[in-house]
Amino acid sequence: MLEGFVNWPAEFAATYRELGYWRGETLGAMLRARAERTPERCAVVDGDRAWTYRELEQRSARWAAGLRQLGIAHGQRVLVQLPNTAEFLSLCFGLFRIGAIPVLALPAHRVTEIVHLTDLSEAVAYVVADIHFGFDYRTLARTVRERCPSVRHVLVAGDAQEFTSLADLDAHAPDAQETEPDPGDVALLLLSGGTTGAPKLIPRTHDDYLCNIRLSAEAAGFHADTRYLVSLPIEHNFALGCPGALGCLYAGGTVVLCRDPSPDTAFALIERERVTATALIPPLVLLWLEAVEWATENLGSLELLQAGGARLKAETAARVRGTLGCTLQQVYGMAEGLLNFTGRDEPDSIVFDTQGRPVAAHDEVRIVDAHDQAVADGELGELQVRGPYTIRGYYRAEAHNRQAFTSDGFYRSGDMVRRLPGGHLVVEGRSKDVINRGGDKVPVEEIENYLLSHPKIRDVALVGIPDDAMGERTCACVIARDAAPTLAELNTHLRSIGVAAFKLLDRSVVLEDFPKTALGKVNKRELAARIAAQPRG
Ligand code: OOB
Repeated sequence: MLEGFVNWPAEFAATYRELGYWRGETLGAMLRARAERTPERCAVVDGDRAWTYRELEQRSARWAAGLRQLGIAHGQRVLVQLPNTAEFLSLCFGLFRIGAIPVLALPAHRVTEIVHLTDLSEAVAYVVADIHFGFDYRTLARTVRERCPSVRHVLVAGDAQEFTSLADLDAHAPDAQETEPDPGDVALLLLSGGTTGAPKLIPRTHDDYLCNIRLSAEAAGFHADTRYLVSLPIEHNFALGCPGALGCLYAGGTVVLCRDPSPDTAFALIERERVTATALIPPLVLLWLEAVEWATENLGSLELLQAGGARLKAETAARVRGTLGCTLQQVYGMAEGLLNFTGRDEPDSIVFDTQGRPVAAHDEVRIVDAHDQAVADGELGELQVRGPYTIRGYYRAEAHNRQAFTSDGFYRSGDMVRRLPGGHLVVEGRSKDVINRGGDKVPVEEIENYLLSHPKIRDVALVGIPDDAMGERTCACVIARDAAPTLAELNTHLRSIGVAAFKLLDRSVVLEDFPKTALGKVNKRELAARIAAQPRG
């Protein structure tokens, strides 16, 4: 058992097995079974490359052997930061086979996040692309190697320079005496979008993540003819397993990889590869709806568009069928587990105005007030959940877990929701300090701490300002020491610390003082309302 992993209590585990949520299968075995059933079908398309199920399976077997040759063993962590490429899949399945654990970072992450995740997980290897969107990840890798003593190997997709080439893994003959991990073992560590403070890691087991994938694939109606376009970063739970790339493989379909979700790139792939389904965050839904007006590509193959990560406006939702010609499915999910989907056949009033309902009959959702007491149906409260694919604790975060989970094992999501009589949920806001910038989660405390280290800042409060396209944008409210810092200066400061670009500030204002609550804390709600009412300038 991985140290720092909080397992489900034995009686819950037994129930989930008995009810068929956990089926005792590993992710590696899942792929093997598909490859045996339909070896010649196309599993993955990446640019001009297409791999059949047999090829993906065999490649991941060779890579597993190559990883083992490097000394990477069962239970060890490997930090993976790759763009949407076929290598991501052969690498992850290679790791799954030997029971090593991918830690999934986003391509947008920079030195601060990567060093933190590497140290937290004590990753023995770091896997990057050479250059992606103009950024040279080998430079980042040099810093990580210098600062993180646990990292023994850097593997690079493309021009490896002084590092090991990922392609070298392919030279190995599959291991005859491969030992399967246990289905109850941690299969992967996902990044949390929703916690306060430093980013947390979310341990997902083979049993629980396959349950996540299977229930999502059923809810999305995936089948062997599904052609799923990975538009969002594949490391994100939504694009990976809800149902995402893994759900598409689970269903025996074809995964089409897209380097970036711009309409230019994505529409061409939809036409060329006859894509049937994809998933987007709300700002991208808006962008696609606009771009379709002048697009020349034929998007007629697209049947399903999933939208999630942040609240989709009902007006936007209502435009999807008429403009893109496909069914909309709202997905309200979290890397910690719980997934809610609107049904493909549900009436417009549900699909436009709700964020769906839980995919498992045994997702125990309760909506509570500030004293953890259940509110009446229809009332607003915080969503708490426990269930067959919702974690019982973050990885190596004992102190934080005491606050983030109730004593009876429910995860405190921090989301403020209402439950309608039919069980559908409407997400109304958040009780914790995270700004949801169109699906990208900005941890407020973390950014405030970086800003406080700027010499011109005496005090700072980061608030989310409502925004039509993004849902919210960030604004730093600053009390200056003397000369007021400009927005550009603050962002230069954040960049020099090395944070992901989506955490940079959209706006800053300089104030004399902050409004306070009765308890003397900064009244962020009041602050945000004041700033939203001010014209920019
Ligand atoms: C997804 O996962 P995370 O872990 O990046 O973020 C989870 C948080 C939720 O707690 C909620 O605050 C927000 O993102 N959220 C939504 C939403 N979907 C997620 N808020 C309103 N409406 C929605 N539809 O974001 C994620 C994971 C799996 C599938 C889809 C999204």
